Amino acid sequence: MQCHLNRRDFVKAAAAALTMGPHAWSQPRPRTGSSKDAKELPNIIIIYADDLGWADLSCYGATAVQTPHIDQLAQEGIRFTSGYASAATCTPSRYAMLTGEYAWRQPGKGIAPGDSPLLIEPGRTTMVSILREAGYATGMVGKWHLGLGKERPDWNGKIAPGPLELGFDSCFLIPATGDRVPCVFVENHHVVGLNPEDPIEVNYQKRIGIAPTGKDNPELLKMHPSHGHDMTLINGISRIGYMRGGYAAWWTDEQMADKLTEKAVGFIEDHKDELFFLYFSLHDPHVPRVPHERFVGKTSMGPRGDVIVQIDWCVRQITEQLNRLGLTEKTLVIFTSDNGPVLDDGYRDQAVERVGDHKPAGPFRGGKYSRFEGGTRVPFIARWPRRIRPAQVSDAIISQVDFTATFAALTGRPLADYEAPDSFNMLDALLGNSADGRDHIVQEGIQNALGFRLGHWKYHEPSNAARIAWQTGIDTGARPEPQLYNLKDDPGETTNLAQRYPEKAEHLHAMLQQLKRTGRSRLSP
Ligand code: NG6
Ligand code: CA
Repeated sequence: MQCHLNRRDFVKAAAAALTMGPHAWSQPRPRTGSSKDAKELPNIIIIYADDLGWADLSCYGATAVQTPHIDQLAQEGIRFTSGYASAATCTPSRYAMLTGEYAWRQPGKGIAPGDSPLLIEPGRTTMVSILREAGYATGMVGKWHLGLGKERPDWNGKIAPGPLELGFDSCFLIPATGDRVPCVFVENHHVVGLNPEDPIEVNYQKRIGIAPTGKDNPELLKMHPSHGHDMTLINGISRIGYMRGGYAAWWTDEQMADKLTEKAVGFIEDHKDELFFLYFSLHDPHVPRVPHERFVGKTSMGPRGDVIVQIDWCVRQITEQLNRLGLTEKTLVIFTSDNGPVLDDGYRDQAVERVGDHKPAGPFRGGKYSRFEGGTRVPFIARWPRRIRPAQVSDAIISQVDFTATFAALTGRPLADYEAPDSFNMLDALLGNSADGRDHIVQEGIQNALGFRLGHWKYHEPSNAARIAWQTGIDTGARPEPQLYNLKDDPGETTNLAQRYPEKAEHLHAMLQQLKRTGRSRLSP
């Protein structure tokens, strides 16, 4: 393993970290196409679901919902049982995936408000800058949620910096989440379809304008909030935050999956003759869950089940487009999710009432917001017919934070110590050439409460963070005392062994503290 932790390495790492300057505000590096075997490189598509649980797909055991096209990806490639998002919420998971650095290392990388500035410094090495340098055409479609603009986004002008300043050639995005204002799409640097005579104003502190709110006008709602989400009403659904103006640009939730998929399929078409990377970030099954009418009633679980069927449809459009263009063999498709599942996340959409026997996190405890396994262990599937043998199931521990180093290895780009500091080259595990993945991984719950997995042992730091996340009923795993679980015998983290094996708990605790202190987990050999 490349990630052994010993004192000498940590001292070296700490010294190197001291010499690192702050990341400069500069333009992404130009595309050079310098990698050696460009012909051997695959196109890469990451399909990223939002709040989809480990067991929300039929290939991970779900029976109340069928996802045949995602199952087919797994059948034609490799399915991981220990695939991880870095955090149990969206923004820190995405931050870590793009930068290769755990988000808890930096302040202010928790769930971003809808008017947050860009949370990643332009000019910094990211998973996308690496691919761009290697000659890839790079595109982003869908949910962003990493902030936009230098201080805040200028919704009526040029919205920058954003994905384009991080190395994407193009983007078509939901700025934050479907439940946050402004409810408009941004294409490259501008709001799509904005009428300049009806400018957008956004306020997260106080009500602005005369637009109805969910709180004052519940009779206008087609979906009622259960907690929060009672501010400006857009398309019959009240959101987090207040906005006015921009009416012509407001999205229609029912058409969101179609719109994003059309853009993703279009990106593939436009770049079919060159090497491309597409980050396709779905909105589903995040709240508000509003399937297109052709998916309504497709499951017994109500909107949450129906939008999972909608996800499967989106994936099918991508795989069919690859087939149509003859690109299937030479394209690496990765399907995963930004964090674990949640049922009631703020709207009364029957997710709780109609879940039946379905267990969105499978055998794991907790879900979104939690540092129990259900928070970060997610579906993780990779298909690349040219290099990955079909029908593999791997128990290797692999994380989205590894994409940067893995893509760097794929393209032959060495990484300096300070670049992507928590990212490991997992190419062998990803391709199914090795059953070994990481030996350890840090899992971030809300309020920076950390879990730490080493092999089959799982440690939770003592934490005073909230035990239950808002009104979701989800146990965040936060406890004032240390917890230790043996995931092999107890995947559901029910029996705390910290008192029975104090040395083991202390060992994991010490490793986690070292990882925190050194500022990085990938150490020089
Ligand atoms: C929470 C919201 C939740 C969701 C989440 C972000 C409330 C009470 N809850 O603050 O509905 O929007 O943020 O989800 O407002 S994430 O998947 O983007 O991280
Ligand atoms: Ca999410």
